[in-house]
Amino acid sequence: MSKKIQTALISVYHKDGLEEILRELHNLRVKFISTGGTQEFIQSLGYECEAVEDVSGYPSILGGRVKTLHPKIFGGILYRRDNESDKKQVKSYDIPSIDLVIVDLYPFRETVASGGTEEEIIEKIDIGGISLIRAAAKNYKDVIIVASKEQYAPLLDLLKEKKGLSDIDDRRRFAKEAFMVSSGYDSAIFSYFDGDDKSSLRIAQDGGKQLRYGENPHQQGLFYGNFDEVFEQLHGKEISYNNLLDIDAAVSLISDFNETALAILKHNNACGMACRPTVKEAWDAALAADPVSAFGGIVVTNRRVDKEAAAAINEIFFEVIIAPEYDKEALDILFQKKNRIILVLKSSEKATQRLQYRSVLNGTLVQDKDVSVETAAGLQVMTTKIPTTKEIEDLLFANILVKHTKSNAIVLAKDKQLIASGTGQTSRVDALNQAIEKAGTFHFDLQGAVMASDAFFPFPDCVEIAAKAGITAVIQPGGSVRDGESVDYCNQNGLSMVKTGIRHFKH
Ligand code: 93A
Repeated sequence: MSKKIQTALISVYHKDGLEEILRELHNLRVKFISTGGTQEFIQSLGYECEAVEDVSGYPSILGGRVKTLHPKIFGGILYRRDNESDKKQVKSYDIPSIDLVIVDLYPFRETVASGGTEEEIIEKIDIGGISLIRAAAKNYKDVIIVASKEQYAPLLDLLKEKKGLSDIDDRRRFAKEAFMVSSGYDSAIFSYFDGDDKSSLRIAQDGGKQLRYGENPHQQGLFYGNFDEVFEQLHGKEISYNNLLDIDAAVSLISDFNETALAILKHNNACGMACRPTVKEAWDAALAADPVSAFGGIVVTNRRVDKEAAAAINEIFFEVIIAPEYDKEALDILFQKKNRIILVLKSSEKATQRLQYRSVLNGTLVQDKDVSVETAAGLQVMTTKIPTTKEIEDLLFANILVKHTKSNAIVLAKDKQLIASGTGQTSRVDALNQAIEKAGTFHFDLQGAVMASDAFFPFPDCVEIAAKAGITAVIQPGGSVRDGESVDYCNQNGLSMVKTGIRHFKH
């Protein structure tokens, strides 16, 4: 319902910026009620303004600590205009109707920031102002609340456009902003009291699960989410912050494979992965890529773990194993180590969110999850040489892996086995060199292997290095202005190259 502003209660710490609002309100014949300093300011501009003291019949006391905290003020804000009993009470106690409240709170944050004394800071905890904000926002059905200077411009727009009228959506919008102001204000007070105590995590715990610690033992950590909805933990110690990061990376990776696959991850990157007819064979091939990194890693597969696979996996120390199912005999083997975390992945759909969040500076970044999985049909051959069917299978395998590897990333693969990857490098050339060196360390022959890159090649240097190492086929997003140079090099040296059109940065 449209409502007209008739009386405004104004109590602002900083008086600047109010002039235009007062002029508009005055032109709309709105009556002003104000606290001491604000009243003086309004009167100095030549407008009439009633003192809060005159409305309440009570002076400001305790050095200003109690100014507006009075039933005649709060009653005037909070009474329900459509409630007969409220209306009767308001009338019998001679409570004025207040339909616009403008507040600019005591500058608590600024006083802390400027190094005020404890006493000065405590005095800047606004009580009456914050109560006015909460009361007016609660009664948004009848009252407009302007809780900070940021809301002056929207109020002015409203006054000019609607001539003092407002509808319920307008008022609810102002109320929402008001609760943002009040919650931020209280958070600042909490942080000040919290100091170095860092009990903020304890407070945040409602709904969050306290982890033993964060990424490192001197950091606290919490998990917000429903782990049990996704996994059943059959065995092992409590899940840690870093376990959760690895489990997330592992489930994201394995979910992109349909055929029997197994991956070993360390620090969120795959250090071993293969697709094979059985889990045991996939384990053997995955482990071969880097048995050194596999130590203490996490294992994930998309098929039932049988006794044979469990016996092989049991040979190595690892933290977590994730699978959709386990044979009884497999569990008997895997249960041998007390701390080993054994998880049943109940639902990969529930394991991921469509949106991804990351704290950055004083805010949060949000993006859609990268769910793109390229297929043979979507590949575009860039070279005169066309990759063989087997190479295409390896290229798609490597392309999924590179998507799940920290940028800049290069993945080398052959026979649906990860041979080596270069992860999280500041240059693509470094990533490739790292992968080639690693392949050598674990005695792989790169002849006939394929290369996947998470982003395009800015120069032809990567294909040159790859060709010299024996790579015969390359997959990349394409789109570099110098794509032609890489393609020319491939054509001259008998390599095939396909582009996907999809970049897979992962930072
Ligand atoms: O000390 S208070 O918490 N007690 C109150 O009852 C009260 N009512 C409004 N501070 C109170 N205010 C605050 O006074 C307002 O939030 C505003 O910041 C300030 C305006 O005072 P003046 O109009 O006297 O400059």
